[in-house]
Amino acid sequence: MTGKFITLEGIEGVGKSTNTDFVADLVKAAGHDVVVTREPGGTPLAERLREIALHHDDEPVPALAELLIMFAARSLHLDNLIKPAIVRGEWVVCDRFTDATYAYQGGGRGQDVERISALEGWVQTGIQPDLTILLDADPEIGMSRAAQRSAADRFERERQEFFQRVRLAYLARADKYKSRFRVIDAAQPLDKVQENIRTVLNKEL
Ligand code: Z5A
Repeated sequence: MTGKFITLEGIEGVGKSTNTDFVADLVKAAGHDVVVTREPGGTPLAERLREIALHHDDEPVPALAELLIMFAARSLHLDNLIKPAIVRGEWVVCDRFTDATYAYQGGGRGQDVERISALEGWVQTGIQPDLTILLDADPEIGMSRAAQRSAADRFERERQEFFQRVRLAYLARADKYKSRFRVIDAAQPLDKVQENIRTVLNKEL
């Protein structure tokens, strides 16, 4: 028996965390066991790497180091949580995965896509999400929603142009991998966004 792997993606503040829980509830209601997780993070050690990636201001984190931290965390996450859950037949619902690396480290920071792709092949050994929900909205909307919460992390202090590049990289991924991506307009009110997500999931379930 094998489970499924669903990821939610998008720039900050578009509603990934809110809708990760919503997706998990829909999957549970359909009778599946669900593991809800996030990246970077998801296991105790990977969460420690998340802290380094998001909150360390005492030493510069060069773009290559940042890229490697993302994949080191992902390797722990895959081996210690995601793969075992899928093998047990559970559905994994994950707030961000490798598309975020292409969008942030590739589109945002300008890291070479070939390099990201090599790391992806090495770390994931063929594992890909079955479904990726891309919540898409203008960075201005996401930033204004996110600003109402806790203090900004290293990424959230980036300028709007950075998030424009990230958004475009996400949309390019969605265009390239049409069979697994579903793009939802996250500028809509939450009830409309969730209506769209329900429609997408009903087809999967
Ligand atoms: N990162 C990376 O660089 N490379 C990688 O490979 C990976 C990650 C995996 C992780 O932060 C950072 O790591 C991320 C990229 C980087 N940095 N950034 N930016 P994160 O996972 O914590 O991501 P985040 O984008 O900072 O999460 P967020 O700010 O919590 O946003 P969100 O989860 O998309 O939004 P939310 O918390 O669900 O909603 C935000 C608020 O808006 C909240 O009050 C909601 O109630 C409200 N909301 C949500 N939807 C709506 C709608 N439709 N209308 C109105 N209000 C809404």
